[in-house]
Amino acid sequence: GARGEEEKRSCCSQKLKKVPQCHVELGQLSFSRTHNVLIDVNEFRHKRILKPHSGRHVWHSDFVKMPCSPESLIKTGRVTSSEQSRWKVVSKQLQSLANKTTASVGDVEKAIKKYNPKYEDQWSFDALHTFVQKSPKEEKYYMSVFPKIAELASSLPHDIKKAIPLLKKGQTQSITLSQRQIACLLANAFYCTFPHRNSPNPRAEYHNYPTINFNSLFEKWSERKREKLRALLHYFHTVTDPATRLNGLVTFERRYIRDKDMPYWGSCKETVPKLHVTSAGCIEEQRAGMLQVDFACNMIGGGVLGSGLVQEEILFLMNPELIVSRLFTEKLGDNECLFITGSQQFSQYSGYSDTFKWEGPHRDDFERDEWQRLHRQIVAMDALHFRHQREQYNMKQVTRELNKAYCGFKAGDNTYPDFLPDIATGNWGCGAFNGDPKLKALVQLMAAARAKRGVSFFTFNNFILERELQDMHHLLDTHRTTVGELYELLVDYCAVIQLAHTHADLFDWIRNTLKHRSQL
Ligand code: AR6
Repeated sequence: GARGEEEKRSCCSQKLKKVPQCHVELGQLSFSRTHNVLIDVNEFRHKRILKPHSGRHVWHSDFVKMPCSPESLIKTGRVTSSEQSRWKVVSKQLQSLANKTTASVGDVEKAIKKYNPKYEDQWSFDALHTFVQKSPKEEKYYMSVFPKIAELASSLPHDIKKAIPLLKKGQTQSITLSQRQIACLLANAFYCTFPHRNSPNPRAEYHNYPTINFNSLFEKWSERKREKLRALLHYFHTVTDPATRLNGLVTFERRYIRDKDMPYWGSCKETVPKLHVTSAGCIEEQRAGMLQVDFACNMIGGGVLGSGLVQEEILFLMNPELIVSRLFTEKLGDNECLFITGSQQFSQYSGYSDTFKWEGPHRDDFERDEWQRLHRQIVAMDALHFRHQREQYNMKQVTRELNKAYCGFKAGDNTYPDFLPDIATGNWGCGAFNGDPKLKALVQLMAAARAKRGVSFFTFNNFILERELQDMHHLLDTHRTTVGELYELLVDYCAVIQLAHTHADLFDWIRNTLKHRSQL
C-alpha cells in the first residue's frame, strides 16, 4: 500500500549517524587561547567538581561588562551627579527580594528600576503583571519564584570569577561554562542587571550584539508572551529547586571560515549525500543525537525576548540555556556560525507561532560526553532574509548561503567527518526569511555533500515537498550529478529566472535540463 511505499522510500537510505554511537572521544578539558573555560579545569579533571575558576573581571571591550565589576558605576541622585558601585545598589535590591517568601510583580519592577533609573518611564511591566494576575491556581508559584531568581542572581560574584570573553566577528573562539553559571547569568538577565546593554542607539557600544536583559519580555502583553513566560519561569523554578542537580557543562563555539578557505563550488566533485526526508515530526523531537540546525537570526536568538515565536525562538524557550549566547555572541557575519553543545531541554510544547503552547516539564535523558555535556549539538546558522522572493535567484546570494551552510556542517579542525553525526534540518530560511524551500534544500544538500555528512530533512507537514525532494534526490543520485555540476545548473537557472517573466519551478527546470542533456 501507500504506507509501504512511503517506508521503502524513507528507509532506502543507509542508517543515519548519531551520537553517542558516532562520537570522537574528547581529550581532557583544557583551557587554550581559543577555548575559555569558566570552571576550574583541575578540580574538574581530578574530582569531577564544577567549581568556578578564579581569575579577575576585566572592564574591557573584549569582555562582557559585568554588573559586579568594580568599574561598573551607577549615577545616583538626580540633581547632584554622584556615582556609586553598581553592584552595591543591585545586590541590595536583589537581597531584599531574596529575603521575602513571595514577591509581587510590583516589587520586581521597583527593584529593576532602582538600578535602571534611566528607563523608569520607558520600561513597562504590563505583560508580567497581567501574566501573574491571570495565571491559573496550579501555576501560582510565580510569586514565590521571584525571590529565588533574585537569590540566584545575587550569587554572581561567587559563580563567575573571571572575565567572559566576547565571541567576536571573524574569530573562531569558544566558551565552556557550567549549567549553574548559565542559570546565574540568566537570573541576572531576568533582573536586567547587565550594564551598557539597554541602549537602542545604533552607535551604542553593544549595538552589534543581541539584547540580553529581559525587560522586553515583560512589556506588551499578548498570548504569546504568556506562553513564553510560562516556559521561562518553569526553567527558573526548576533550576532554583534544591532538588534539581545541574551538573553539566555547555560549550558555545563561534566558528569562522575565511573566504579563501571556502570551497570553489563550481569544481566540487562530491555527489549528493545520503538523505532521509519526512513530512512527519520536527527536528528536535525526531533527531536526537544528530546535529540540529537552528534557523537563526544573525542576532542569535532572534525575537526570543520580544514577540518572535518561530523555530529559533521556540528552540530557545525549550532550552533556555541557549539564551545566554546573547550575552557574548556578536552578530554573525556571512562566513560564521555558532555551535552549542550540551544545552538541556527543560520544557515541552505544542503548536507553532500563534498556536504555540507551553506543555509542561521535559525530563532530558540524553547521555553526557567526557566533558559532562549533554549529547545535544545545535548549530545556529542564519539564512538571508529576502524581502522579495526574486532576490534569491542570484549567484551572489546562492554562494553566500552555500558558504554559510558549509560553515555549519563542516567538521571542526582535527575531526574526521566519519565520526560526526549526520545533520537534522529542514526549511531553513523559508519561513520568516522568505526563501524558496527547493533552492534552500539543494543548497543544504550541496554543503552537506562537501562536508561529507548525511542529511535528515523535515519538511514540516509539507507532503508535496517531501515527495518532490525524494524524487529530486533520486534523480541526482542516478545521474551521479556532482556538487560542481549542480552549481553550474544553478548558475543557468538564476540567469533564466532573472530574464523570465514567469517563474519556472527549480526542480522541474533541473529535471528537464538533465533530460534534455542526456538526449543530446
Ligand atoms: N522542525 C522542522 N522544521 C521546522 C520547525 C521544526 N521544529 N519549525 C519550523 N520549521 P523559520 P527562517 C519549518 O521561519 O525563515 C526567527 O525569528 C517551517 O516550515 O523559523 O530561517 C529567527 O530568529 C518554517 O516555516 O526560519 C530569524 O530571525 C520553516 O521551517 C528568522 O525567524 C522556517 O522556519 C529565521 O527565519
